Amino acid sequence: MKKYLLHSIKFLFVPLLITGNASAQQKDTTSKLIRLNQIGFYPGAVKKAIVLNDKEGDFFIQTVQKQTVFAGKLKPSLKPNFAGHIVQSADFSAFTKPGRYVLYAPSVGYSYPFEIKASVHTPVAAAAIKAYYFMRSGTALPEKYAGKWRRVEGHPDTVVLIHPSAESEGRKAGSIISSPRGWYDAGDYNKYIVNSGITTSTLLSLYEDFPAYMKTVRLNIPESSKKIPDVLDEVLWNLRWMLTMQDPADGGVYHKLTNAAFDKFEMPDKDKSPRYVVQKGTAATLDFTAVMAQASRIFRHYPKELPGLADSCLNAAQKAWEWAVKNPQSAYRQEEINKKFEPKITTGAYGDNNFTDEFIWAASELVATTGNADYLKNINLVPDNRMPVPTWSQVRLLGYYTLIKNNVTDKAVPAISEITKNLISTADDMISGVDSNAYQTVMTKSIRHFGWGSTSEAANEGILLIQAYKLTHSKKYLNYALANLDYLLGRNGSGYSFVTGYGTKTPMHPHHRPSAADGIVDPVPGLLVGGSNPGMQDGIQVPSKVPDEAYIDDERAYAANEIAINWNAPLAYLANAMEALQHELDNH
Ligand SMILES: [Ca+2]
Ligand SMILES: [Ca+2]
Repeated sequence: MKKYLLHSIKFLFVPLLITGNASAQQKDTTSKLIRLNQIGFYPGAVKKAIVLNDKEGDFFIQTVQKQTVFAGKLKPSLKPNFAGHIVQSADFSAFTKPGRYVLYAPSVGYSYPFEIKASVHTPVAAAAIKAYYFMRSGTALPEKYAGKWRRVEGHPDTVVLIHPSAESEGRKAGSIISSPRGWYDAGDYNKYIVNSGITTSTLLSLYEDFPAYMKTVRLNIPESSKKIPDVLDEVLWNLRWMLTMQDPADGGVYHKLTNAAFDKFEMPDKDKSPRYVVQKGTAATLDFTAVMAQASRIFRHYPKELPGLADSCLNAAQKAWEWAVKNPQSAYRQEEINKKFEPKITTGAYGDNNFTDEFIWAASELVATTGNADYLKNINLVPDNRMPVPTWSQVRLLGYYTLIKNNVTDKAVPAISEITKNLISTADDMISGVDSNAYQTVMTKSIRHFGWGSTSEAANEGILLIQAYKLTHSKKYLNYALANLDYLLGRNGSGYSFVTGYGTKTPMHPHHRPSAADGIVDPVPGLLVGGSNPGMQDGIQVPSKVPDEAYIDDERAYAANEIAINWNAPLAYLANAMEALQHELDNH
């Protein structure tokens, strides 16, 4: 509290001293103690800011020329924040006039500027997908598409070695396959099927759930002129790589394509070390099954533009499924592999020992695509009533979402009514009591949400709430999904908008090799960093161990400041879904 008081005194007198130009005013008077979506708000939607102060009083919405256009009263939070302090909320939902504004609270000063307008998240929503273009392996990024982040080609992956752990009769250790394209996984330059699975599916679902809106989203990528939506073009870059990761002899799928060890912080073209595919596994093979089945369903609508692709995807899915049914417990255990084989592989393991959820997801996608419910015959579709927010190792809900949105009947799948009921009651539990927590978001309800990649938890919670909205048309779910987007864009304990390049205070030093090595000050834009995580698995001290404040913008801090394709995808979904649904959010 002492810290807050000092700031209060400092800022109390500043407004009286303003005489200089607008930008100097902004610089001098911006308060770190006002937390809000740094991009802005839809005109008719809920609009809230959080002021880190125990003083009640008035707040004002002002134009950037400091003309007051709205006044309201700060309201103390019912519960303290995780640091133990009561904070104030400023609700200006009643102010709906489009424009560019700041929020002014006399006890702390001015907020960052923000906009009120229709389509306010369009740029950040598109950037969250364009980020995948910047993550492309095996192609140069020319200035025309990449701007100042242009770079030459890295990792063509046309010469990839079969690692001894992946040896099969037709593919001896050391033999060569070609496995080009795909997205780099995260801050590193490797390509992992498990993490590609949830990522690619989340982007496909964004298109599947909001096709009309997604057809309008332009990304300025090399394929943009063609006749399929840009988001699907970008997905194809990874999907075509994933197809190469299946052993055509038996249908099994290699766990990852990787260097033996992580690269230095260098540009992609500088890495010339050998690339390997490693052991096939049940998780990779089932995630591949699910993605290919879903892709087949979607690309079936583009027979002229992509002849044969839907059939190829479905064939690949069915072959992979057969492999997984024969090999239901083939875990990828990197430490055990390293005891037996050379070279030792020390890149991300993405190890998982429980495939109950992967079987549910893969079978559900096959049922939705083929109409044949037999795929679920030997699957325990509802092992318990939990509805775990999806992560790369827990994908059960991806299957549930698919069964629900494809209108699978309870005649075909008797559990569907129960699943639908559980999903809605989970959404109800999520939003219950949210307004009493300090930041008034689902994300800030519990310290348990603040693990590694916590921003993706916030985004995936938002996706669950959107599914509940689609089922019920009850706007309360959308309001709280939007509040989690507000969380990601600045209404949070760290004070950052967690998306590079979008907001006033954003990460400048993400754990991302190209951003670190390219000699450009600004990081590659549109990337969602992992966010607050008191775990410090990287050994880098965060400024505060309070769970929602445990963030540091430090290149070395991979536990708080790495970027990853599986975190960007739910951001892309949430932000674009909000754009597609904004009319429902406006009160009129
Ligand atoms: Ca699992
Ligand atoms: Ca840079």
